[in-house]
Amino acid sequence: MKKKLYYWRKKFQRTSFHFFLIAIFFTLLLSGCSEFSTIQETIRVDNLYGEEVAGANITCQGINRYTDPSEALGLPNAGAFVPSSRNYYGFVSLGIDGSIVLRMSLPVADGSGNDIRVYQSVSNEPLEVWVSPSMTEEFVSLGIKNCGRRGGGFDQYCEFDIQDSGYKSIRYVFIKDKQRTQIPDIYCYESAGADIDAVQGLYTNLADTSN
Ligand SMILES: [Ca+2]
Ligand SMILES: [Ca+2]
Repeated sequence: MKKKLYYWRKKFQRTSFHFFLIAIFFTLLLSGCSEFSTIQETIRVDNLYGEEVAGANITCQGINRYTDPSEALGLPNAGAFVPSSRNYYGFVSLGIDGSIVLRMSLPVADGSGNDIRVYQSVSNEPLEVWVSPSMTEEFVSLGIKNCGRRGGGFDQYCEFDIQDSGYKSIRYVFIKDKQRTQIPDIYCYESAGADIDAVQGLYTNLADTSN
């Protein structure tokens, strides 16, 4: 009887030990999985900008002095050749009702709060931003904003939230000048329309391989 009790106790101890090992195994497995899911999560980045002009309709040609769409690519770099002069560099003026489409260097993911920052120089011209995962899918508006501040310098910007589009992640940003919403009878001048220096994505998702 005593021997039998000893046998069962030993068996129980062995079984408990096996359960213990199995529990450790699954704990490690689950922590590994959560590590993997962390990698898939949206992360904040500071090096995501427009890298290619996918389309442009720059208006006020002949009067507009800042018509090169590629000035909107890369990091913000706009300035004035002589301080307080009107001889600027580093941005494209869209012209009245003008527009531009940029392909971003990585997918821009919907993170916490705003996800897209548009650097708009000189004044606070209104603009509208649309986004899409590709050039063949629908572009959805994120709204119109007076971008920057009147009389401001070259480091000003406005921000938009991708969440408003319903997309989790986008690759293309379409920006249209909306200066007419501020001044209905606006005419062409040398930096007419919104002055786009750079477009930045604040979040990306490493698991998103869309292009
Ligand atoms: Ca967001
Ligand atoms: Ca620029």
